[in-house]
Amino acid sequence: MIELFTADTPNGKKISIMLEEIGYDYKVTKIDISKEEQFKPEFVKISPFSKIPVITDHDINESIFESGAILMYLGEKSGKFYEQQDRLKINQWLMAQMGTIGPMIGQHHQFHHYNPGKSEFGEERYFKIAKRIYQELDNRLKNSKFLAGEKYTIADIATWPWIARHPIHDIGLKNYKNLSRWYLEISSRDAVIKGYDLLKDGSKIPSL
Ligand SMILES: N[C@@H](CCC(=O)N[C@@H](CS)C(=O)NCC(=O)O)C(=O)O
Repeated sequence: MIELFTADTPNGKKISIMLEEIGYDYKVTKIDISKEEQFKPEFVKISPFSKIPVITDHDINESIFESGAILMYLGEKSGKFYEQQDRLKINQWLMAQMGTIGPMIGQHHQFHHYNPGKSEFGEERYFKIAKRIYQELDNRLKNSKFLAGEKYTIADIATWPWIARHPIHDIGLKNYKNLSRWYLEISSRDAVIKGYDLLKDGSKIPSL
């Protein structure tokens, strides 16, 4: 059994979606980051940077932190969405999500949505970067069905929850035809619908 320590954020949703996709038995343990539960010593033991998500695989008594590493682990363990022959491509798009897409769009959330008016520089900088990311993803998806090629992989699972926050981005997802096509296709998957509602509070995927 897998225990998922998480909160209802894009990084958290990556893992609940993956666990639903591979059909594993799992239990969600909520970490309330607004109440600073991530700093509790028992959690820091399994998450050295005090961040969600983390999983404990109770079958092997091992914990894994960092969402990209967790997706790779679950992809290898299940033999799904991370095929050996596609890994060169999958790893690049997964690392682009981990190093650029998530951190940059995360800053856009902070400046544009959660703290408007505090820094004109921050708001402009990350708005521009987030828009570039939409465009770059749209370019990629013009020639490729999914991010790493013709198959749905952990690179898509890592990236989709960030685009699912498009209502707060104010960029206009529907103006990006290929990105919208990809977004809607993934949004209609049963596992994505279930994994999106990871706290089982009725959360629904935003439409275009
Ligand atoms: N690179 C990490 C980022 C995880 C991350 O930023 N988690 C946030 C929530 S989305 C968090 O736990 N924040 C609490 C904190 O930093 O105190 C991953 O992908 O797992």
